[in-house]
Amino acid sequence: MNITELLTRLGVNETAYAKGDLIVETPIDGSEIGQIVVDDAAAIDAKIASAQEAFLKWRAVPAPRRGELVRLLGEELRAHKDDLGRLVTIECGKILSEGLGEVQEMIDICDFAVGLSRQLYGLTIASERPGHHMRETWHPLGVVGIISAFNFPVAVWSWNAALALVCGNSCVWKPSEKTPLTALAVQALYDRAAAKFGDAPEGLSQVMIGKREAGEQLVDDQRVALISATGSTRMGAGVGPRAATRFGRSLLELGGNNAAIAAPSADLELSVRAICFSAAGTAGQRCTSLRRLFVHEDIYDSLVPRLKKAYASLPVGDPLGAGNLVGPLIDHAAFDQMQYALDRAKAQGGVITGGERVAEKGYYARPAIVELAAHEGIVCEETFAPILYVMRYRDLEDAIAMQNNVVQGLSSCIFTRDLLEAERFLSTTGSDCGIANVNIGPSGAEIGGAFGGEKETGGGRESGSDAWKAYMRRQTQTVNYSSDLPLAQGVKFDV
Ligand code: UN1
Repeated sequence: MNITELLTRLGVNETAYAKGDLIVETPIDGSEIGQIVVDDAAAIDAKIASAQEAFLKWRAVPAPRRGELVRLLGEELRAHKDDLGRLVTIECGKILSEGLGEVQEMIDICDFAVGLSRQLYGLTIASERPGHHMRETWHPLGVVGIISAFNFPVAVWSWNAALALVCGNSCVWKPSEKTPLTALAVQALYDRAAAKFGDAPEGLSQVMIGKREAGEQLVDDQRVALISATGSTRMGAGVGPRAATRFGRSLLELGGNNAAIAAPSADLELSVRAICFSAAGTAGQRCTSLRRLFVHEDIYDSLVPRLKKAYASLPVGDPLGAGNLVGPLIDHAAFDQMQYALDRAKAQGGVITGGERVAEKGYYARPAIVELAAHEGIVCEETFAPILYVMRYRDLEDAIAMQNNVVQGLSSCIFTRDLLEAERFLSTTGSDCGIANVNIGPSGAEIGGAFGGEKETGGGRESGSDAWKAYMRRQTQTVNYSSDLPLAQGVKFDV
């Protein structure tokens, strides 16, 4: 893995990562891969100021023309998918197929946003007054601050930026301090797209490198109209109220404690495959990762042994290595958290299979299955690691109640071939999550749907459907095309 060659092909100048203060290590073996130049407070201030200037120009560019910039960005991503996907793998440790999938997700959202650039539709509304027209229009919002996490180091930026740009906004991106190289690479690709576009305002989309204080500066800045933050609930609990004190908007996509219900009629083979991908894939480091599994007592003894067998054969190792399905955890702290959770589960009477470290270098862990009698304690907390808590249930009502009985509300699913059960799960009194699936695991959502969840997950929606509305301001317009002045609600005010 020659990082310099890779970064040079992606267009990143060596000065950005040769002698800076932020040290980046690959989770693959813990070796150093960059010393990134960090932005100080003055540099961040200047970036926000130029983003604000850029916004004032960009908002006046017709939306379909704005879409052209995003189309060109999609082209750059297509051309550099292999290199960027590989860099994602090197920097955050997900297996190459998932690294490439992440770049595909970026390409997909660019395509979506290009189409959207001709569909920023508003409504016409019937006025109660004669000779009046009412309508609703959507206008650009301003500077959008994007805070992203290490586990989807580039896709999350693109969900936000592709929409924000076609909606007429500018963007300032604060990537995770664990994954700044992929952010620099994406910025270089954006710069190429902007050069091809020709007249995109300077500073329209920028990246800022820094730690927590850098993020706080972005959140506190009055010029940033919307903060879109993806990451832990702890981070979101800081960002949301902070932005609110200055009446800034926030869009939060935070933690999940996602569950699956395996019902008596479940297709066992399909369920095992889906559970393995969702719980062990990405080393359990997706916000949509499966963490809790409720198995009906009638199939417990056929499903759980199969699952354990599949787990035992999961290839754990170098994420660039062909055939490996589980890469490393991001760092030492993540491994410690995993061990802490397993200790607590054990103290609760959990029976653990797996969970041990499997390599000398890097924090590779065998995905763990923990069988428990009760839904309580550590099971109700999100641990960002490949731990699957497995519990029995008898009544679907109980399983749904347990599933919903956590503070997070991101994703959920049921494995069943019983239509009534499936519909019950999807009904108003079923899953309380932002995402609910049937016969698929809770992770791996497509970009076409709105992505996000309820309760401590933060309530925000990113990506598809009408998530674009969060990046615009709505205006209700009333036009009087008569020579009379009838007042609403029949009010008389004759002067
Ligand atoms: C995240 O983990 O922050 O649905 C996002 C999925 C991906 C996105 C995950 N499309 O698993």
